[in-house]
Amino acid sequence: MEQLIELVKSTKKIIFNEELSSAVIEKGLADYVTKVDTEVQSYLKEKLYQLRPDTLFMGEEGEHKNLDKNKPCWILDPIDGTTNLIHHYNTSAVSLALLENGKITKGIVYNPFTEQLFTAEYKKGAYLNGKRISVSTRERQNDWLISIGTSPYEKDRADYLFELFKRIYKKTTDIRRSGSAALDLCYLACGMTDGYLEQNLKPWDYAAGSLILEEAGGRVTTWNGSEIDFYKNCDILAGTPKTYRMLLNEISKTLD
Ligand code: LIP
Repeated sequence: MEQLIELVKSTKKIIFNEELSSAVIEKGLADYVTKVDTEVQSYLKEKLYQLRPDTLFMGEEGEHKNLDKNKPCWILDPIDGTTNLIHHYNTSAVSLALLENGKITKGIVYNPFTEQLFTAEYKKGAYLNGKRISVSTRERQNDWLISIGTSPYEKDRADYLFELFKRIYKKTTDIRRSGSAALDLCYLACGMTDGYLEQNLKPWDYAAGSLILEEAGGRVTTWNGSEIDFYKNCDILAGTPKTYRMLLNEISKTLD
């Protein structure tokens, strides 16, 4: 695990390269990729292969098709929060997970702008910069801070989503929108926030963060309460045991 952590942290020099981060291509509506994304992915893919040649690779930038589900697989988002990177918003992370036998066994989420390093190994706890973390224990609903994801690539979801977010907003302290699903799951894992929900996320957005959250005592499923499938897009619902139930209930009202 230490070797993996050092490898992920070594991407900082690529991420801080202004020339690479300003080379932007628009993949689709509000969906961008920079040379940082592609450079980080090819750098880590090569190093991970040297480390474990037998392990498959799933990455955001064009490497995620026809994977043998019987083999271990790395799941990488080279830059989660690409729009934030382009806007110098300093809320972006490298998110790396190891999927083995249908379970995430290792997760690393690293924000080089804040030097926040979230890590977890299956059944060994979750950590922020080496210090054990756990989800919040806030009991009162109007003390809760809920992170939302606005699915910016699909503006046609806006009316439905903002109606749901408005209901959650009225019941709680406030909502937050970071622009990085991986960091949203980690902020929930360390008790900064109390819940998170977003539709149609990619496996690399949530793979590492889902393990870090579960190892911190949180719960994460799809919006209808099903297990996450790490080979396809999912609507992600995450919370403490208490907030998870409230959020699932609010979502179920919209599905009636
Ligand atoms: C982003 C997610 C974010 C979501 C964006 C995008 P990317 O990942 O972290 O939560 O709202 O649509 O998917 O594309 O920056 O790696």
